[in-house]
Amino acid sequence: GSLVIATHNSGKLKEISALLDPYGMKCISAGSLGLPEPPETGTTFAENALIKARSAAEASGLAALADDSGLGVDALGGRPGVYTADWAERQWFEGDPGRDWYMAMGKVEGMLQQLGSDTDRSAAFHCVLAIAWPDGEHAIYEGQCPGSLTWPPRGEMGFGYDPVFIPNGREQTFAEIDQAEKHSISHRADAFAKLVADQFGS
Ligand code: ITT
Repeated sequence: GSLVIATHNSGKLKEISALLDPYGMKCISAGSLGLPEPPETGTTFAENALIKARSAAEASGLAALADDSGLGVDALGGRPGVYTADWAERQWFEGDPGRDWYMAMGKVEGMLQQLGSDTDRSAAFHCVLAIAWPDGEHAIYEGQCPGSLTWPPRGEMGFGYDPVFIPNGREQTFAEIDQAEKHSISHRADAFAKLVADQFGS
């Protein structure tokens, strides 16, 4: 069958398409259908994922898959969490020559540095996948990837906060490791494994 991928984030679209590739689904991006971006008014990843999936299913008349994800930093009480994308827009290191990198993750790092150099840097990426069908049915799958934050950013692959996140048990950031390997251990891979077991019966 075909599945609308209800994201306007090209990094996510690329990962979700790669993860779905073995299952013979035809992926249609929300962007290519010109679907609107609904306001993410939920207070949890699951609420926001469902808002996005339902909106795309209603507008397209097709099954739709949405991803709501973010970073929870232990020393910040789990923030930025559902506000991870909002925090990424802050320009904490304005005026720094490396600001293209720093713009994406400077606020989290700035807050950690204010807490002092011995602050616990553990964090986890979270991903909630929601599938909605035009008849109103839906399913939700949650995934996590524990790790820690590093500074300065390292690596060119992936997207978003990947250059500052080291998954547990590795030394490289998500932006330095082979992307096939990221797809075997990431928060998105964890949620996806549950989706596949439930939807594709393997
Ligand atoms: P859509 O809502 O259109 O899907 P978005 O970018 O607004 O796109 P979210 O609201 O779910 O998506 O925000 C997710 C944030 O978490 C965003 O800042 C991402 O950069 C970051 N993020 C999520 N998964 C990530 C990953 O695998 N690697 C790095 N950063 C990630």
